[in-house]
Amino acid sequence: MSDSTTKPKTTTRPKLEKPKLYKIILFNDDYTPREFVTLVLRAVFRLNEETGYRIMMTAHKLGSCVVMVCAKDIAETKAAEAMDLAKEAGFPMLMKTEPEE
Ligand code: TYC
Repeated sequence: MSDSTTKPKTTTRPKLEKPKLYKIILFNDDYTPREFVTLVLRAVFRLNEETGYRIMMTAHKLGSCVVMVCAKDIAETKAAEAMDLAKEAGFPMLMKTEPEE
């Protein structure tokens, strides 16, 4: 039989801050070819042809488009990776990261 005087086990759970999520935003420009932007989106963000094209066209028409939302370090790495590819190819394609509200 269990001892009714036994104290219930308590565990202290430290309150962990929910890690902030970051948006990766793609900006339109007049010089980077559409095909190149779509290719980079596919290669760096593992998007399929249709999604890559849709995101590229949204940035092209509206000025910018959120590519993905993720942890800060991943967002910064991916944005840098994409812009490095553009720089190597001589295009000004711009991405920025910013915390989600
Ligand atoms: N506006 C570019 C063009 O007409 C294409 C483009 C789309 C560039 C999206 C950047 O984020 C971008 N060649």
